[in-house]
Amino acid sequence: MRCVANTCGLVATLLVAGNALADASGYDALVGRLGSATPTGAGIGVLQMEATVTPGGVDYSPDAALAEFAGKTLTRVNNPYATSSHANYVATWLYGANSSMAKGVTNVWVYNVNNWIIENLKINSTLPIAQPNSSVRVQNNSWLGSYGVGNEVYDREAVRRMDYIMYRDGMLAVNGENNGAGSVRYPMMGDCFNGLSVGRLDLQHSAGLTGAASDTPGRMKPDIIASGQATSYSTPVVGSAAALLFQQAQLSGSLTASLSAMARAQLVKTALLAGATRDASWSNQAPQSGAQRGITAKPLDTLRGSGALNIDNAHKIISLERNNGASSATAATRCGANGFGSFTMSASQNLYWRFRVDQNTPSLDFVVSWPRVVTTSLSYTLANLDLKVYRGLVDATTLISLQGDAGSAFVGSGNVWSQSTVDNVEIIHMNNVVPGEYVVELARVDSAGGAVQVSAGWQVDPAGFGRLGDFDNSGIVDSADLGRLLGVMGTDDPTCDVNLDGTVDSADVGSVLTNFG
Ligand SMILES: [Ca+2]
Ligand SMILES: [Ca+2]
Ligand SMILES: [Ca+2]
Repeated sequence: MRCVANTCGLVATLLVAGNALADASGYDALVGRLGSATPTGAGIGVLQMEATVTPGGVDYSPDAALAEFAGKTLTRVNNPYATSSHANYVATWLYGANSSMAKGVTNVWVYNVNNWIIENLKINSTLPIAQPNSSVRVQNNSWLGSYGVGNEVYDREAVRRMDYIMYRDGMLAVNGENNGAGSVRYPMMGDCFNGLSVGRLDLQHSAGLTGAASDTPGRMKPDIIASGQATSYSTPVVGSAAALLFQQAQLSGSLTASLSAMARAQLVKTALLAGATRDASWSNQAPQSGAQRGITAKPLDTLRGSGALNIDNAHKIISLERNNGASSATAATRCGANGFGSFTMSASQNLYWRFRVDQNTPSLDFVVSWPRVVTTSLSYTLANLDLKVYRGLVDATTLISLQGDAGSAFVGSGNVWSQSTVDNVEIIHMNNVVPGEYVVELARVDSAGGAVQVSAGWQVDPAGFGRLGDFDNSGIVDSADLGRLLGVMGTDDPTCDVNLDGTVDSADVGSVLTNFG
């Protein structure tokens, strides 16, 4: 048996143009917000796995003499080696001094992937060997591979071993999908549970469900899309964003400093998923009318996964607020626009978060993901968690279901319940949310024993956080707002029910007068 590994890039056609790719990923916004304090991936070790461009050849390495790689230590693990332009382009986006978001990465180990599979991943042999350095946090897989029809057992084993390594070492693998809309998917390494499968902004990539021969068939791929003229180059853009987030997550004093390396790696993944841009074309297929309105068993968009990489959003999620949820809705504290949770959950456990928005809110998104756990005997366990949102009244002592047509009074479109039975990600994406309180319920619904690591991330459009009682969003609470409230006195109009008791009444008038002027 032999794995056939190929590059997933069009070697000759890529044009390198400054920071153009990074800009499409929210990087300008991040630099605009943080300036010279923007993380660069400094201190983060990176692995670059390359298929040789010449079949059976040794041309797998970036050219260390290029200006993009000045000051960097490139360790070519496999000898002999020769350079390839594919490796140059991947490296440029992954850690290049001028073109990458992770320009501060200095320690890189480059492998011929055919050697790595045998000598490091150890297919059909002992457990995978240790990383070359404890700083390693990102592995870039801009290659496609399979052992072929009849040898699916080895494909499954390779993917299990990759997930095992991520969990063991607290690192994240980014894995390229195939190029071309409707093209065949490869199991290696895009079928991973614990890493990120990457497609392209132009949607010219393989997409669909993990195959019948894979572990847990029917999971949606890709996980995320990013800029790049081939998946080989979209993948390192996501890898560079991960390196940047790892540096942020490892900063002493940060909200993430106390997490284990494994929990941090899974949180970095979740932050990239949660922070992704879900524009008007994004959908996770929840019906928009009828009894099933807002309910989906398919958490991702069929082509876009969680959405388009946005490093600014992802950075906000892991740096602004930590909230691990509460055991009841009433005990939950209210969250701000961006934040994360990183915690463990036992079988049948529920956790709750609350969001109070004062204005019509363009989007309110909440994402969870969790790893599969591969044992040293290479068997695995996978938990099943579901996400659901309610509207909360009277300090969340009353929860109103948002599923079905009744939800249209509060949520313009999107989904309010994400309940895949196979994926290890769930996404709530609500558009045009009416003012009031929303309660997110995370339920672990499998009956297996043992606690599982879970991470959550959220982004609420900041337009939702205005001034209580400013119904017309003018920036001030004045007679126009009072007039509007008096016009709906005695009704259940949710937009003027300031104290969230289900009725517009004198108590709400009092709340408005408190904020008057
Ligand atoms: Ca689920
Ligand atoms: Ca007003
Ligand atoms: Ca009221």
